[in-house]
Amino acid sequence: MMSETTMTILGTSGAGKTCYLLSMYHKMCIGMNGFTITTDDDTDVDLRHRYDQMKDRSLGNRRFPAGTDGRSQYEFTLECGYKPIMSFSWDDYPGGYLDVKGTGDMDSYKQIEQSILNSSCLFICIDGTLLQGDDIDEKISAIRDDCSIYINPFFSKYRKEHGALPPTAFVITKWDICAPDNSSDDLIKIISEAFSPFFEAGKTGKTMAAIIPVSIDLYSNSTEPGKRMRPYDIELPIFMGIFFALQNKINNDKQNKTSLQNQISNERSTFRSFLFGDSDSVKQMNTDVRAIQNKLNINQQNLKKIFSQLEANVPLFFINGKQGKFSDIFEKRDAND
Ligand SMILES: Nc1nc2c(ncn2[C@@H]2O[C@H](COP(=O)(O)OP(=O)(O)OP(=O)(O)O)[C@@H](O)[C@H]2O)c(=O)[nH]1
Ligand SMILES: [Mg+2]
Repeated sequence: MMSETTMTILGTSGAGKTCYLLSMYHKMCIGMNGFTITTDDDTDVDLRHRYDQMKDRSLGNRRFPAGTDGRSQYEFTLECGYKPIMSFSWDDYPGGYLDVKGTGDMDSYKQIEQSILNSSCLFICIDGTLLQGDDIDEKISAIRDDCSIYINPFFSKYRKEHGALPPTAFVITKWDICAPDNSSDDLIKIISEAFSPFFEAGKTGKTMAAIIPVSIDLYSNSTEPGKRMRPYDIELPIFMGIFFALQNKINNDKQNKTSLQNQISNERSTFRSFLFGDSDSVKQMNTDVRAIQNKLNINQQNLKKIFSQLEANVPLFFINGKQGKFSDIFEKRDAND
């Protein structure tokens, strides 16, 4: 089955992409404010099994997944109140694929590029290990050397070929080990300097970026075997991705509705229609308009719920390089309805 949208996560080897996927799936299976995700049975068994291993503290460092050695694609459906909202696909691949000059693997690189092209939102995974300590300049250099250097050229090229960049979440992983060393202002300074193209006033269209610190386990130091893992904000990047995807879907549906309505009024303005009433095709189009309107109503409600999560929990959000709020784009949208 083709998913309705794609989420692409970019990050170098060891940044935490696979752990994020396992933790996010676990958390969203249990559910978060009425939102859950589902997948096919085989994937479910596989992801659960790998999560169970990861939570088994008695295994020491062996509990973590081995470095990813090839690309795998996962298909998920986000549901609210157990009703599907939207399907999305998720790629997990070795971070080394981003370093095309190092690996020389052009095919894998092209696949990632294609995946970005299909994405309504990007996640850039930043290794929290690089944010330890209190020397800000050192952190900026570390992130530039280990992360931006692979990601920024990729995006300059991307932007040249495809125009604007999709909305992007800078996902800071391993927040459990670097939270005390970084205030919100530090994070803004570090990320905006290391990834300046995302924070410049949009010369090439609108840029939207968020900084979202996450952790798979706030008790990562614990060796107590039965201690449950405690994830932190692991669901927020997914909510952001769905928010933008759902917005696109709603906009498409609105366009479809308007064009059907135009067709209906064109047909109705004919003499034939005046004499004999609505044709079968007009009746069908009217039914279709009602179906689209029902879908729109449901999706608007879902969008509103996701919006509230983001508005309350993602304060580090930037529109064309300036700090803003999700309500700056959401309420404007509503006003245009
Ligand atoms: N403390 C802490 N460590 C984490 C967290 N997430 C991941 N790690 C550590 O980071 C290591 C690498 O994580 P992975 O998810 O395998 O990294 P990856 O990005 O998938 O790496 P590749 O598959 O090589 O591209 C894990 O083995 C864990 O030790 C976290 O939230 N907190
Ligand atoms: Mg991996």
